[in-house]
Amino acid sequence: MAVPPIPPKYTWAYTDWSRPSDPINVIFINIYLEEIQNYLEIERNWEVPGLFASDQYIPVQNIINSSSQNLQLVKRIDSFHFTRYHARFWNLTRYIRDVRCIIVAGVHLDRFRGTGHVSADFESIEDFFANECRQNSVWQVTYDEYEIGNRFAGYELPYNDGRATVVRRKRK
Ligand SMILES: [Ca+2]
Repeated sequence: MAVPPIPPKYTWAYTDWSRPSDPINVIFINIYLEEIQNYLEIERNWEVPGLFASDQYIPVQNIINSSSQNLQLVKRIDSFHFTRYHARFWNLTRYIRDVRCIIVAGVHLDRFRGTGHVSADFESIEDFFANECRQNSVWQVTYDEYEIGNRFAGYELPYNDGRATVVRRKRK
């Protein structure tokens, strides 16, 4: 199955939509959010971050409506939360026709700077995350498969090649 049309390109910290925050860089097709969470928590040591993570938003249907993420997961690199892998997931299934389930994710490296975390790396963390997913024997992972068109945000962000990794269920 092809990737459904027009997934959102970025996530936003504020719903004035003035400045995108992180690129959407992973797309799950026909894999449910609960399955993603269970796998990453149980098999790959990811966890729900609790208080140490902020909400972000994507526009849905039109620019007026927005949705905060349905799930956040982090994988700690140090014992605290200063440096970590961070993924925010949105379930878009009810907004996109003709697909059973689509989840989009923005994954990045967080570094703690002063008052909060900033996204410090995208492309290599997308590859790291793709590799985490590739360890799941029933998922098929294609690096940088889908040209989502978010390479240039209009201001400086860490490097991102504009192509999202796609994760599907393997055919039996
Ligand atoms: Ca990419």
